[in-house]
Amino acid sequence: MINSISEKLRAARKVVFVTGAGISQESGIPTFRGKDGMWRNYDAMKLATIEAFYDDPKLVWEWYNERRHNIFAAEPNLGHKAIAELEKYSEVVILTQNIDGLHQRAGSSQVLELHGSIVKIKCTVCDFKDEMYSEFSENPPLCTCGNILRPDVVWFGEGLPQDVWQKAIIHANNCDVMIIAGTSLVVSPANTLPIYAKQNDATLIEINPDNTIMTEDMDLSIRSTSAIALPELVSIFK
Ligand code: BV8
Ligand code: ZN
Repeated sequence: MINSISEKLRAARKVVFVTGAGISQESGIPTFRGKDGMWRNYDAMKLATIEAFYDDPKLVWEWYNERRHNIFAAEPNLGHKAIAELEKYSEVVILTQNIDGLHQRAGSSQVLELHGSIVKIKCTVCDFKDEMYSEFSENPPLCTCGNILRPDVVWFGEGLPQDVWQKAIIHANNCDVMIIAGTSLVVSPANTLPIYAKQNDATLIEINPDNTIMTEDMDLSIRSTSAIALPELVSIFK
């Protein structure tokens, strides 16, 4: 580790994480791209859209049902746990693109879910919202207003929840260190968060087995998996 970066980590009073599907990969949850990105020959990127849902609500519910089943059976990995442990040494805020809730289950207390949550459902028409921890019924359940319910997640082409997004930008603008773990930084607007942090002189650290489109902008890019690199990184704060 470059000494100057170790010093910046130790001196950090606020660390913000931007995480993506890669941080849950070692918990056995497939990522969106690469070989994992397909489900029954459907492209996850095409299924996570309102068009796919209205085209075939039952298929999209089945996809989310299968993901719920996997997610409820999964455990937070050493990467999630290392981030949770860091709260002993610094203020930690997690801006996650994931809907799996594993950061919270690992014990992290400040988690903003930019793209919603697998346990949340909402009505396609009225403002009914709820949380469901059991397996979904096979067919899309109906709201009391008679319209079908949908997963309360942000699909491609949909705006992020404004309150969540505004808070995410504030955190990105006010951190000493931003650690970007397990994300290809392909999806916007989440991929703009490191830019806000850099503009405010934060130290940027990336953890990813592969290069990303922002690797060149990082102060340090660690070519490793998050369950290996994050515990090592957190040990520097101790
Ligand atoms: C918006 C929730 C505007 C659902 C998700 C052209 C056409 C159409 C749209 C667009 C376009 N260009 C840009 C857009 C906008 C679009 C977008 O960015 N598209 C991309 C594909 C180009 N964005 C949107 O539509 C967003 N909304 O812009 O709205 C607007 C504004 C106002 C009003 C109306 C509209 C909404 C985006 C949110 C989509 N929903 N998820 C669900 O999960 O079912 S995004 C989905 O992708 C997941 O959340 C996932 O987390 C996320 C991002 O992907 P990553 O997390 O990065 O995962 P990925 O698989 O890509 O990468 C994994 C990485 O991990 C890799 O780098 C890999 O190397 C690494 N890795 C693997 N193993 C490990 C590892 N790293 C560490 N350790 C390991 N073990
Ligand atoms: Zn309704």
